[in-house]
Amino acid sequence: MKRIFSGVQPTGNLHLGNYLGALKNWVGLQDEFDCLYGIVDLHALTLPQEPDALRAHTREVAAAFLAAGIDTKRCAIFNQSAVPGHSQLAWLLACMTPLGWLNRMTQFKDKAGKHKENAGLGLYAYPVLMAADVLLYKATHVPVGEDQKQHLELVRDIAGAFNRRYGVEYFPLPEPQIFGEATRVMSLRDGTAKMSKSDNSDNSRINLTDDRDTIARKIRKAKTDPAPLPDDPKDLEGRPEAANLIGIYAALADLPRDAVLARFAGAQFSAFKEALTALAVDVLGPIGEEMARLLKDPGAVDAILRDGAEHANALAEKHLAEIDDLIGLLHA
Ligand code: AQP
Repeated sequence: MKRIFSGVQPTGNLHLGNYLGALKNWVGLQDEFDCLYGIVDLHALTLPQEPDALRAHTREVAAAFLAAGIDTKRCAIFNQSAVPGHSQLAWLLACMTPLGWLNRMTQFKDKAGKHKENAGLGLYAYPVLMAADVLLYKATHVPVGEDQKQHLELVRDIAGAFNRRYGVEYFPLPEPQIFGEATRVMSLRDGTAKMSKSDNSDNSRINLTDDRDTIARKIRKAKTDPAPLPDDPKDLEGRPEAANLIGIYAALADLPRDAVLARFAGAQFSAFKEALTALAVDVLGPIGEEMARLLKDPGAVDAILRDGAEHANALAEKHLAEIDDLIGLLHA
C-alpha cells in the first residue's frame, strides 16, 4: 500500500506558499495514497512558542487542512504530540544516527544563526524527529518541497541504517513525491527569499486568512521591476519578482507558466496585478471564509483531531510493538 505522511508546523501566519507548496498538492494525493497529515507541534517547539498561541495555531492549521479540501473520511489529520509514538521512535532512531549526518543539515545552520552554542538540542535533532514522523507509519512517499530534499535523504539513510543493523527490510525507504511544476512561492517584498511565516513583514506574504482588501493591497504593493512582462519564460531570468508573480498566477490558475506569459505578454504590472488579485481572491476567499467558520467552533475542530489521532495511534502502536521487538526491548 502506498502511504504518505506530511506535516505543517503550527507556527502561525499560514500563507499562500503553504497552500500552493503543500496543502493544495496534499488534496490531490488523497485518491492515490493512504494519507496521514500532521500538525507537527513538537517540531514547532524547536523555537520558543507561547502556550495559548500554540494551541490557537494548532487549531488554525487543522482548519486550513479542512478548508483546503482534505477529507477526514479518507485521511487522518491530527497533532503530532497526540501520538506519543513520534517521540518514542525519534529516541530509538537518534540512537542510531551518527552526528556527522546531522552536522551536514543546512537548515540547522540557517535557523541556529551565529550563536550555535545557544541553539536547542531539539533544533539540532529536528531531522531525526522528522524521520520518526515518516517511519512511524512506514510511509512509502513524502511530498517534499525543494527545501526539504536534504531531510528526506536523511530519513532514507536512517531507515537504511535501522534495516541493516537488525538485518531486516522493515522500513520502506520513502520516495519523494514530486509535483509537476514545483511551486516555491517567494516573498512579495524580495523575489529571492522564500515566503515565510516568520518574516517580520506581513506585506511579504498573503495569509490564508487575509480578506479581499488586504490581498489586493499586498499584491498592489508587491515589488516588481519597470519592464513589461515578456512572452518567453527565459526572459524571466534575472527578474525574480516578476518570475514569482507569474509562478503564483500559474499555480493558482493551474496553468503552465508559458501559458500565463502568452496571456500577459507585453502587459504592464499594474494590469497583471489586477488579474492576479482577482484570481487570488477567487481561490483564497472561500478558504479563508471556511477557516473562520470552522474556528468559531473549536470543540468541533478538536473532535476531528481526536479522531485522527485515534487512527494514527492505532497504526503507530502496532509498528512500535514490532520495532521494540526487533530491537529487543522487553515488554513483559
Ligand atoms: N514559500 C513557500 N513556497 C512553497 N512551499 C512552502 N512551504 C512553506 N513555505 C513555502 C511548505 O509548507 C509546508 C509547511 O511548512 P512548515 O510549516 O513545516 O514550515 P516551513 O517550511 O518552515 O514554512 P515557513 O512558512 O517558511 O515557516 P517558518 O517561517 O516558520 O520557517 C512544507 O511542505 C513547506 O515546504
